[in-house]
Amino acid sequence: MKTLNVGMIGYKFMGRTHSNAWRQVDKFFSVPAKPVLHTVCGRDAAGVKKAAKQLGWSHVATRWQDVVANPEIDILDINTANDTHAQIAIAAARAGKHVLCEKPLAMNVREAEAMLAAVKKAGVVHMVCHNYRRIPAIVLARKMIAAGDLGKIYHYRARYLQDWIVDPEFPLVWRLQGKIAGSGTHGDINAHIIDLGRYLVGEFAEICGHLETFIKEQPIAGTKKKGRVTVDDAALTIGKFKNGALACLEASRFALGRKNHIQVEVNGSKGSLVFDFEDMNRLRYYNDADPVDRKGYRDILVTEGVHAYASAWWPPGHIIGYEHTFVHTVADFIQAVVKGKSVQPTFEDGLQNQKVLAAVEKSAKTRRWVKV
Ligand code: SOE
Repeated sequence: MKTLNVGMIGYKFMGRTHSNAWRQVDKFFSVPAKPVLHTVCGRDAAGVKKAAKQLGWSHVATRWQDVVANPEIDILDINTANDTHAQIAIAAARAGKHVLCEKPLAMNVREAEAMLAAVKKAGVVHMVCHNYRRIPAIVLARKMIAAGDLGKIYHYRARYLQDWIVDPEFPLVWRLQGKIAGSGTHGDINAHIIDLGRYLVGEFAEICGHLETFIKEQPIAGTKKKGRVTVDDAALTIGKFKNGALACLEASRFALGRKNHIQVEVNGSKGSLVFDFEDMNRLRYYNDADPVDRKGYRDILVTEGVHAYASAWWPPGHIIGYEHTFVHTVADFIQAVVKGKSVQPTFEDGLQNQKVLAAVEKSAKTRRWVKV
């Protein structure tokens, strides 16, 4: 069987989810090539060595440039802080590597455009890791919406809530620093529900947004000092899609009790769909054509062999979780690399997402509606 050597930059939380996916994928999916966990890279030599051992990588590197320059590497998987995505992805594309990049694709629209231009010029396969697209229930929702089961779409309502920085003593990590993260909650988790909106309903036409920073200073780790939080803690967006549907998005890292709470609801002229990540194997469907005495939301357990990705795993009803979304992502990526095809969400999608993020930022600053 053909093999593909993977180089991965960044080995912390996202790097662990990706490592697990690269390791599992050919055991469950009949992919046309077997990924080899060739090199993992991180700046901390001891940390990356330990991670390589735990996660199953054969080689370690402390400079991403060395991984990009290694002719043995076929795929570059980027899991670093946002301010390095562009330089790594562009260098990787120039070196002929296929690129999988964590979201948000870039720090801003300009960087995302440069990244897209580089991968297109090099003719490599490019993909942004919006893993929630690859939940079978979300794939089913898209299929039903595209088939017209919901009729004309009126509303896309989504919230993505976490609570991990509510504590005023939480350290000023990179995700709270604008220079490294670009934005806060906005690019980190609002980007996911923007992506789901584009995937399920279509392109955004115009936006009105508000960004809020509740705690302006957080402690600098290892010191007694505090540093300024230069990103948003919460992002509220209303918007209109090109097809006339309305969007209402709420993203916050200040919602106590909400750990990784993602809810999506779509209402159309013929019915509605509801998805809740904490019950991610299920899609709730309201069909207005049901007899009046039976009307109500029905639960679809999205684990049948006919559902996306499901036949690769367990028998119906034996549920899957968060980590599987990354396995699905890399399974589709490998197919695309071997067939030389494109795979969504591409860097084009990443750029479009970045334009929506930028429109929200502009709207929040100018207190006006902004066209995307
Ligand atoms: C942190 O907020 C984070 O890890 C995000 O960066 C991921 O994209 C999300 O899936 C979980 O939360």
